[in-house]
Amino acid sequence: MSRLIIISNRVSAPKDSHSGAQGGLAVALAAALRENGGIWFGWSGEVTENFTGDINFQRRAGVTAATIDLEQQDVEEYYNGYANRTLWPLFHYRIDLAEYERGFAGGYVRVNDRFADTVRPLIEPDDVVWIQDYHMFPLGQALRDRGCKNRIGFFLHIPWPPRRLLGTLPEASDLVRTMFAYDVVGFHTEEWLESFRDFAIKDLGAEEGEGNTLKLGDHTLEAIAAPIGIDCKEFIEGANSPAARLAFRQMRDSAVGRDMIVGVDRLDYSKGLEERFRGYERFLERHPEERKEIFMLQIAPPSRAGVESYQKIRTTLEGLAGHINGAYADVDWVPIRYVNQGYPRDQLAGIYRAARIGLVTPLRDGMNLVAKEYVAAQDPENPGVLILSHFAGAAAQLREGAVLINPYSAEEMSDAIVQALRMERQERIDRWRVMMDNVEKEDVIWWRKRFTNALIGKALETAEAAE
Ligand code: ADQ
Repeated sequence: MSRLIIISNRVSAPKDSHSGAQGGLAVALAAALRENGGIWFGWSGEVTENFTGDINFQRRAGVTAATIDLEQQDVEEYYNGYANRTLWPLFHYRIDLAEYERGFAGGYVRVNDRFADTVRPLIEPDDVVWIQDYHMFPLGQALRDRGCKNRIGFFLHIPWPPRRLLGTLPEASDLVRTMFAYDVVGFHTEEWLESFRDFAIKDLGAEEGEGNTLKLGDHTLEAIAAPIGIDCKEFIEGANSPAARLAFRQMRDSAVGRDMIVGVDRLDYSKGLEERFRGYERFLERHPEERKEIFMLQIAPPSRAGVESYQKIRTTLEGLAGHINGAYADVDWVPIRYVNQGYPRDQLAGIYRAARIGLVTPLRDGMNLVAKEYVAAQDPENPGVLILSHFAGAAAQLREGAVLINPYSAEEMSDAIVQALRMERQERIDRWRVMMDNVEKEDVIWWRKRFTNALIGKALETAEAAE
């Protein structure tokens, strides 16, 4: 295959191939770059007084990272603004939180033009370009405007909103029109793909072509559903590492015989943490006999502290955790342990394994990798139960094995906790097995190949047969 140029807002090229702290996505993309050669381009995360377009090249673990600095105004309008205060809430169906400001929209286009100007000279005629996520919808078009004729693909890591919701965005039609600059556009689920198709056809007049193609004017794109997975093999290795075993023992010891319910999420309103706490509270209220038999560990490192809605959710959750603990705790038991920090992945794996229940209850989530990590970390002989929201992308793949709930319903959450606590070992094993089969088969390498094979116009089977 030709060289790969990956472009994403932040570049997370690994420090070394087995660092415990990096996510599966970084590992998968870095592996693709190592196989094919190429560059990972994006924002450095640094702010400079005046934009220069100077590129900082770094070679790490066989991957070339190329980054640029942005101006403060860029960060405010493009990153904190349009990406995180407009698109993120809207694409997670929260138009009540979405802010539609022309300044944000202008900054977003300006920064995408800056990315295009800087990365364009790095792209050679045979390269394949793969752009990641909602920070960069218009980048493909910006590259086409600069004469780039390469194959360009785009993958969206978050949900795609239903047509009527997307229609509230003043720039909706322009945004979707620019996506026709791509050869391939990927979503996690058929549901998001359908919503995209619906808007393109009904609002822009696009026509359906053969296969998964859509045609608008002279442009044809292929739209595919490609659910992302975790690096399952690596995660299982991590789950069996000394750090994971130690974390497992420490959790078990500190649980003193009680069952643990675990939640691990970035602190974000899309993750349904408030509703989760309320569902757990309902369980405590309805089932006094179970109270001291269990506790919940919620790990939630803060994110996007520069955005007001994220400061609010932090305050709300602190209040709620305090309220529940105040109402139910005893001298020898607290119902919620609420922790605001990140942990190395190996340690997380040990924590997942020690948990009898994994609670993954987003109100809306593109995929949710924590659900898959929880499954992969379990003891096959005595696995825990995954309680999963209908509204996580992962529900499309894990629905047979998980206990599915509507996260808005405190009663469903409470009933699901009871069901999970009372579930016999054999049922837990059976449910886990079907989920694990999927997590193993459709892992992050499968995802990456599915997308890149569509992008370079080759069937997945061909690539697999060649291995
Ligand atoms: P995220 O919103 O970040 O990703 P998710 O898919 O759940 O959500 O991934 C979170 C990752 O962060 C997991 O790998 C998890 O282990 C890690 N993590 C969370 N809390 C942690 C902690 N305290 N310490 C260490 N690690 C922690 C976006 C979209 C998702 C989509 C992914 C991938 O919002 O819907 O699944 O991209 O496409």
